[in-house]
This record gives sequence, structure tokens and C-alpha cells, in this order.
Amino acid sequence: MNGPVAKVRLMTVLLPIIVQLPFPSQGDPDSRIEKYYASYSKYYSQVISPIALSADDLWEAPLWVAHLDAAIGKDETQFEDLSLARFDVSECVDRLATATGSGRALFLFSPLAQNLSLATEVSRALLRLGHSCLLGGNMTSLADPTAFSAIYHGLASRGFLEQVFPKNGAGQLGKQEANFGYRPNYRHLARFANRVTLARLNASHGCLYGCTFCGDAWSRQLHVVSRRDLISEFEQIGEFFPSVKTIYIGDKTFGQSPEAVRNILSARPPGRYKFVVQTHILTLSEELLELMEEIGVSLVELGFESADSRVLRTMKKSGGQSYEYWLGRIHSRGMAVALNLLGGLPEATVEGHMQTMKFIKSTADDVSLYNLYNFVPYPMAPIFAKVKDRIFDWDFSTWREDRPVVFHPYHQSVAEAWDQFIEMVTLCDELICQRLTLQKKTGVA
Ligand code: B12
Repeated sequence: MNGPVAKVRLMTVLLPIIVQLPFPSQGDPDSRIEKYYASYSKYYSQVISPIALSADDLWEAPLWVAHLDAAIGKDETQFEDLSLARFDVSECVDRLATATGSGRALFLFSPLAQNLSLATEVSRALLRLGHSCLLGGNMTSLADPTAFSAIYHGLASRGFLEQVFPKNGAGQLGKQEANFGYRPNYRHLARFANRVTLARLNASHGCLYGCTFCGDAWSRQLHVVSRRDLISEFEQIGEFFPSVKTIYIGDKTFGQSPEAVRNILSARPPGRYKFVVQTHILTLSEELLELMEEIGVSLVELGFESADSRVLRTMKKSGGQSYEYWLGRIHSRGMAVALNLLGGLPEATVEGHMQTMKFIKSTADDVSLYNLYNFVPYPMAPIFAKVKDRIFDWDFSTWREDRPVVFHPYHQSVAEAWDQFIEMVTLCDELICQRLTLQKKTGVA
């Protein structure tokens, strides 16, 4: 039998090997951003928990591996962790070819923008050696279909290998139970136990807000993980990451599902972990802050992006007026705040930048940390379709959140947008350095 159906049958009998590829992203950093992250790590270690990031390593264990392993559901599935390998096609291919022994394998890749080209070349070479390769994740719409045996779009659920060819698409959007037919299996992530200081766990996946700069496989849908599944994840994290003391709740908008919040409260081992959550200004309420305290949240990441309300409106994000109030409320409850700021947005202007700088200064007393990203038009973000024609650099390895934008912004040049981003980095570095100095003098973080 030939054709797609035969190919699927073949895939289901091959040895599945899940592959985490290396990233080039931390190579050759801008010195000002590097300095900022050194201060950031120091301060983060003091206010939240120690972080020891080795320069080339992943910052977290790759959770998609635990999901995919469980969705495949076979004992024999292997995991090849190439995250510390050189960013080099031959090295990756050699390592993977050796991992198969003498048999044929099905390699599963989930590249991000920065390693899509690497995944493509590695796959081509493995196909030539007679193996099969399946691509999934956040970059599938921009991948070259001739370089892979198949491309899988969307979320994986139990038995997904059989549905590879009937195009899976984005799946159902909206609010729904997390009925994937599997519980993530952390067994292959045990090797990250001494490499990471936090674990990520989702009580819900996805988000119903439609911010157009934000995009991954879970956007515009909200799946609530059942309490029983959550308990199993807490148990696995306890077992496989015994020294981890901080859990990052991966829910994109903590509080959007009250059920997910209640589930965390009742499923977590009381007192064992500090928690980090991320949320949206419109979701905040006194009740939610109360629950955060009860759960043991020590850091709240709040998406702020930009102080320019026009930019935010065009990106379908609203709620700018109450930030000062909520930053004060979170701080007064003894939780630290990290503001997520996004430079290089397509509609950004110098006036908007000045407003953002002013806002950063005026709220400095209530904010501990700043996560600074320079905008990258990832293909799953709704804004991608609009910005696509303005993209001038299609070399995905340069699509970096710590580099100048790869498209022409509407109201300024790439260089101007970059200067503004660096100004923001420098300001945030100064603020964090001041906190470190004060902390040294007074002993209070
Ligand atoms: C945890 C996380 C990380 C972790 C782990 C990364 C990893 N390899 O797993 C860490 C911290 C290491 C990380 C790093 C980066 N990340 Co990150 N990260 C995330 C985050 C917050 C959650 C991902 C996750 O675990 N989700 C849970 C899993 C279960 O879902 P999933 O990955 O979507 O997988 C499901 C489906 O997509 C599908 N699927 C996925 N892969 C595959 C593969 C196959 C074969 C199949 C069939 C199905 C399939 O099945 C899974 C189950 O349904 C996402 C945002 C998000 N909410 O998705 C960003 C995200 C994936 N990261 C992103 C980026 C850009 C990065 C960085 C490059 C950022 C940077 N500043 O440089 C770095 C990488 C550099 C480095 N050296 O580490 C972008 C990717 C955009 C893109 N298209 O490239 C995202 C979407 C966030 C964003 N900015 O929009 N990240």
C-alpha cells in the first residue's frame, strides 16, 4: 500500500524518539542585555529563589516532551536531549542516528523559530538515512513539508499518531475540559532535575483573551486540567524534581478559570512550594489576590507590554488605567511583581515609548522585576498575518527577542525601535541595581 495511509501505519510501528534540539538564542548576546540579565538573576535569586542558569542550557525542562510521551503512550518511546549539543546539523544527525541502534525510528521535533532551520536540515538528513520525521509545535505553518515525513498541526491527544495525515488544524476553540486522553508523563524529564530550579505546571492551558501579539498552539481556547490529573502532576514533580522549590503555574492567565485556581489550592502539597503566576490586569480582583496568598504565590508576572493605549488598542489589549492601583495592591500583600514589557511592537511610537519609560519610573516602588522582550512576529500570533508583508528577514535563527525586530515597524525605523528597547533595558537595569545596593545595605529584598 502506498500513500499517506500507509505512511501513518508505518509510523505507528516505528520506534518513537522525541528530540529536544539546541537553541542558538543565547549566543552572542548584546552586552547591555547580558548585563541586565546578570542583575536580574541576582535579584531574582534574592526575592524568589536561587537560579543558576548555565549559559547554553534550557531555562526549564521541556514540558512538551512529557505531554508527547504520554500522548504516544508507549513504554519504548525514547527521548534524545540535544539541548546542550552544538547548534550544528552533523552533530545532531550523528547523535540521533546513533540513538536508533540498527533499527528505523520516527523522530518527533518541536522547534521554535530559532531552531526551525536546524530541525529542517536534521530531518532531511535523517530521511536520507531511512528514518521518518514528524514535525509539530509552534512553527508548523512555516515549515517546508518536503523536509519531513509529516507535519502535525495543533495539540496532541492520545493516539495522535494515527491522525497525522487527516490535518488536525487548530482544533476546537473556546472553553473546554482538558480531555486529551493522557496525563503528562515526566519520566524523561528526570535528567533536568539538577539543571532547573523551577518546574512548570498547568492547571489550565490556553487563554480566551485575544491579544494579537500573543500566539502559541493553545491560543483562544481554555482547557481546565482536572483536579486528579493535577494531583498526579504535583506527585510527579515531587518525584522527578525533588530539589525544586518553586513551581511556575504555566496558566497563561492565572484566574481566568476559577476552577483551575481552586484545583491548585486543593491539589498542592501545602507549604512545599513557592509559586509564580502570570496574569492579565483585567483578571485581577481582591478575591484572586486572597487566593494567591493562600496558595503561596511569591511572584506575580503581569503583562503590561506598553503604556501607549493606542498601541494596546490596536493589539486588542485594554485595561491600562488601573495598573498603578493593582501593582500597589499586589505589593502591599507581600507578593513581588514582575512586569512583562514588550518592545518593538509594530505600531509603537516614540511618544508611547516615553510614556512607558515614565510609567516604569513612577511604579518602581511596587515592582521588583521586569521581563523584557523585543517583539518577534511568531506565526501563531494573530498579528502575524498583518505584519507578514513587512518582514524583511526570513532567516528564522535571527528571530530573537533580544535582537532588533525583523520587520519594518509602521511609525519608525528598525534602529529607532531598537534604541528604545535598549533604553528600556538600561533603565530597568539601573532600577534593579539600585534594589541590589539597597538590599546589601539594609538586608531587605
Ligand atoms: C515552557 C516554555 C519554554 C521553556 C521550555 C521550552 C521547551 N522546549 O519546551 C523554556 C523556558 C526553556 C523556553 C525557552 C524559550 N522559549 Co519558550 N515557551 C514556553 C511556554 C511558556 C510553554 C511551552 C509549554 O511547555 N507548553 C506546554 C506544552 C505541553 O504545550 P506545547 O509546547 O504547545 O505542546 C503541545 C502542542 O503544541 C503539540 N506539540 C508541540 N510540539 C509537538 C511536536 C510534535 C511532533 C507533535 C506531534 C505535537 C507537538 O503537542 C503538545 C501537547 O498538546 C511557551 C508559551 C506557551 N504557552 O506555549 C513559550 C514559547 C514556546 N517559547 C517561545 C520562545 C520564543 C522561547 C525562546 C526562544 C525565547 C527567547 N527569549 O529566546 C526560548 C528558547 C531559548 C532557550 N535557550 O531556552 C515562543 C515560541 C514562538 C516560536 N514560534 O518560536 C513561545 C510560544 C512563547 C512566545 N513568545 O510566544 N520556553
